[in-house]
Amino acid sequence: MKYKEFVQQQKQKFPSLGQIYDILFEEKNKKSNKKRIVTFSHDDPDGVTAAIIFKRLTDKLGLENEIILPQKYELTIEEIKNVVQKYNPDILFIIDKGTLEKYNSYTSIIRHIIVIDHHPPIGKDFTNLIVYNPSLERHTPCSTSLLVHILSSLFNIPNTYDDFLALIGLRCDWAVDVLNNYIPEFCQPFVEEKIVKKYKWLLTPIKNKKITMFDVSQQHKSCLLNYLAELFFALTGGGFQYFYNDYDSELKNINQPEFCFTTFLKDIKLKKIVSVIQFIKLLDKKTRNIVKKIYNYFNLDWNETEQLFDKNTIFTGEFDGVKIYLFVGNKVRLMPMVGSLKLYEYAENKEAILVMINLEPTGSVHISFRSNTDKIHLGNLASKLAQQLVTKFGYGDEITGGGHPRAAELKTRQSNLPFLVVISNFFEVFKEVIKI
Ligand SMILES: [Mn+2]
Repeated sequence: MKYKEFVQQQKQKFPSLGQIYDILFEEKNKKSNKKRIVTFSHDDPDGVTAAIIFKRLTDKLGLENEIILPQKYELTIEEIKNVVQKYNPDILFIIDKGTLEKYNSYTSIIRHIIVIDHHPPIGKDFTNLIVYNPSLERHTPCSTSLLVHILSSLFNIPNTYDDFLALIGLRCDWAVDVLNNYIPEFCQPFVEEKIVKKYKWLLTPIKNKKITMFDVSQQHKSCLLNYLAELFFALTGGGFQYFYNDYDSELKNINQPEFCFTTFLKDIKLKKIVSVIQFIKLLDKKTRNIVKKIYNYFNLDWNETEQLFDKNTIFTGEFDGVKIYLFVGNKVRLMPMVGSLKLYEYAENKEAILVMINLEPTGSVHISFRSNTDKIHLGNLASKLAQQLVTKFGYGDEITGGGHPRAAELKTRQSNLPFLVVISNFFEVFKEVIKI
């Protein structure tokens, strides 16, 4: 199917998308008194690229649009109140920040709230909101960058640079892996027409070089797309707030997600390039130096964490044919990403689970679970642990756990639960699950 047809089909299938189009179309045609927009977006690469594509759209439509990239994923009612007081917007967009039932009540602060998102919804009642989310009915792998690209395409606005941005969002959210031919149905019209044909040089296999966090499924080749996705991860902080302000005086005052947003807002003349360095050279000199610094610090962190894993990961034994590895760290950066690669290395083609426990700089405990087998559902394990902690100690808003069968996270955030309390409860739950 042609991408253009797919876009029109989306408008038919999701009346909310048509509604959003109509609202923006009406504003575009006004001579004066155009409505003011404020947009909250996620501070990860998908959220930032989606925000850029959206800002480029509203700029072309002549609409004011203030972009805000908060560090916390879920928006609180206080944040909404503050923004309404500061900017007095007519419409609030919440993009790539979840489809949450609690947003429904925020319409008491501002009447018009539009959600564009791809995450599975939490809750059922969204009646006060306009929601464009293909995952509302059933889980649909895609990214918010693509959803905003679809909206923008209804106005015929995206150029090849917008295509590139949408692809970065898709790749960084693990929605597509073009190098290994993983392209979910929803993303096919876009990827096949706009990427595979026009950006071949991004997808040329690179062998015998560093592999990235995006090459977990096979570990012997990468491509420039994956390198650039990693660069965007480093620049934004990846949604994990891996910031480099205290690494270097020149980075002291850089707000990384905002810096990434501003750097890539205007068209960059993308031509056939072969390396990240060549890509960085396309930027102006001042920006280039900051980008280079952040990328270098990211790589230094990566190498350091890799060494920590190799030194400190413990093989704890084999249970029911599954090898179980344990890593415990103190303020270890990039732990889940490095761990995902290390699991495959340690497993040596056998079934394995890697449990990574980190004491974060804030005092919060973060446990990451990764496996290459479906024998134990890690998402269920993490949510079981979270439930046990919440039942015993409260902090239902702070302690969260869950995820997929092969990748899951538990975080204690501001609950101030001591490390020992968290790990002893973890071992209690884990013991039951693996039946020892
Ligand atoms: Mn996303």
